[in-house]
Amino acid sequence: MAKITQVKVVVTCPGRNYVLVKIETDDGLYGWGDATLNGRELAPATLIEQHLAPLLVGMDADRIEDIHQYLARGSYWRGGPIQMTALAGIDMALWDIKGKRAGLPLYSLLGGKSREGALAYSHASGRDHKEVEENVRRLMERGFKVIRVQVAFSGTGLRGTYGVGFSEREEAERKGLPMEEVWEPAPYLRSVPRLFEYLRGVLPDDLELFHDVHERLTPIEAARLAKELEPYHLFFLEDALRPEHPESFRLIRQHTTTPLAMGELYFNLYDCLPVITGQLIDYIRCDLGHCGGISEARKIAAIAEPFAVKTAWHGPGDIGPIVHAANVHLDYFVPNFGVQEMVVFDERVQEVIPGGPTFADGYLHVSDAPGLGTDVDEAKAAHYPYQRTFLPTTRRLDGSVHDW
Ligand code: EZ4
Ligand code: CO
Repeated sequence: MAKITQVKVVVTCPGRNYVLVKIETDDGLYGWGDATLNGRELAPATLIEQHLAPLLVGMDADRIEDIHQYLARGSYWRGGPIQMTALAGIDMALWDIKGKRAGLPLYSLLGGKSREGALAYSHASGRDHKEVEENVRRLMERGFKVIRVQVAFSGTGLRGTYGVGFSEREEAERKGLPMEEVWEPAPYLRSVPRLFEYLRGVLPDDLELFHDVHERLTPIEAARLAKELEPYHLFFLEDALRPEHPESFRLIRQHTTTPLAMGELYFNLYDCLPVITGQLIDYIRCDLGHCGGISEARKIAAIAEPFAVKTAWHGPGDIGPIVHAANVHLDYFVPNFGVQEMVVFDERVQEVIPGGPTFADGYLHVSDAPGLGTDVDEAKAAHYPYQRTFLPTTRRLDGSVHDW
């Protein structure tokens, strides 16, 4: 028994906002979790502070699954990004404490190492083919064996597309408000196969490449894109459809052998079930920081295993080093691990949240420190107060809203 004595939320902005959850126990231990929800940070922070912390104080920190069930099901209001992000932050902090009590790293508590490192990927983008190629080559020099590629539609007059940054002038114009992309399916659908045709002509065959659609296509558009990309042997096509369309992955499957990945907008095990049990995807890529944490993700991985679906946990910069560490602990253990998305954090982030995974020669590693191996420097976090920011948003040429 280790009674929870305090639950504290720290919101900090060392370059971007992070919501960090500290749980302390009466045996003098503490654990840290991450409950960051990009562009909506204060919602999970308030949920934890105002509604969940009072429930947790006095509970036994060792009973992680019971606490998880209590918060996920016992509250009646279930699921969704805000609640499952708050729960993820709490869940990670509890696993961190359990590891510290046992004197074991998280991967050991989960069942031990199945591999020596987690195959990792990073992103290359550019305004044209040449710029994407140059950025891919930079990543190859750093050891990456798998790389995600995104390109702007140069010459179309359309502004911005997912994964390719805005100009400084455009950012200055929108200061304090969401950046707005103007996006159309037709030029997008033409541009992606052309990018892969170009890259496959100039890059080595053993380099794995893939692309993130970011849930923007209709089922038939996605089927066309996946089919046209088939000759380029993508590692996978990421998030081709909106999360509301799980059954539509069947349409894509009927037309192509391009491997499919989906999941950063799934918020619990139940959201993942249709695409896993129907073998409609090849990689499940939930966000550990948004789907209820380690407890939920290890079940998702276990259910995926017999359906030949591998894991590819979401790993962008808008979730902090604590989630990235949790990712890699699971990656070490999960038998059906596929690949791990990663970013290199700003130095300020690494100072505020030390102990995140390290990258070497294409693979990510975590230390053998007890728990997640991450920590938070609260004094340094206090130097970087919260700053309201938004995700970008997208409209079509006619002004109507499209999925970002
Ligand atoms: O847009 O995490 O694969 N990565 C992604 C991310 C998401 C952001 C949203 O906050 O799609 O960059
Ligand atoms: Co994505």
